[in-house]
Amino acid sequence: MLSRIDHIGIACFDLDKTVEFYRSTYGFEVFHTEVNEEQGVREAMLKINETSDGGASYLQLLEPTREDSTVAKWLAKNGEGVHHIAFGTEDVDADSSAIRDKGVRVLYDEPRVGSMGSRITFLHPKDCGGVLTELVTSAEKH
Ligand code: MC0
Repeated sequence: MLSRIDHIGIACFDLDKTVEFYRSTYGFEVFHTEVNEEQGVREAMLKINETSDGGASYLQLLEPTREDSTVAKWLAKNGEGVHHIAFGTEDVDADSSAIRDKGVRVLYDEPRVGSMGSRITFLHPKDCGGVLTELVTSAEKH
């Protein structure tokens, strides 16, 4: 069951500058940073709030690490802005399978590694009203 907004992914050209904008404008601090080579991103997670299911909601700031990454491609076309939304679930396998059965394209056969050891998959934006949608099971839930 999808039980929370896990994060909103925001694409940017300069991660350090964007982190500073969110710190100085809103007071949000970096909770975690990492590089995900498979996805071609350097990212910063800013924790916004805890949630009723024991998880949390984040802003995820994403800077591409290579020109052929999906985020670099998206930035070249659209400029900086909201790139995707991610819903949290205790069981990404069951939920992605149920959503696939409804005719929505799930981009990965098996969930891959996401932020902070989570398991993630994506739904095609063309099947989701133009919104790239991610499903996430956080590390402590799998
Ligand atoms: C592409 N499209 C989008 C979009 N990206 N629409 C809304 N939001 C986005 N973010 C649209 C394009 O405008 C285009 O529409 C159509 O989808 C095909 O896009 P494309 O640019 O030709 O590129 P493709 O087909 O090669 O790839 C699109 C696809 C890809 C969604 C399959 O971006 C993908 O696999 N994304 C999932 C992985 C990802 O984004 N990783 C980065 C975050 P038109 O109308 O022009 O044809 S990694 C992450 O977030 C991890 C670390 C985590 O959360 O833990």
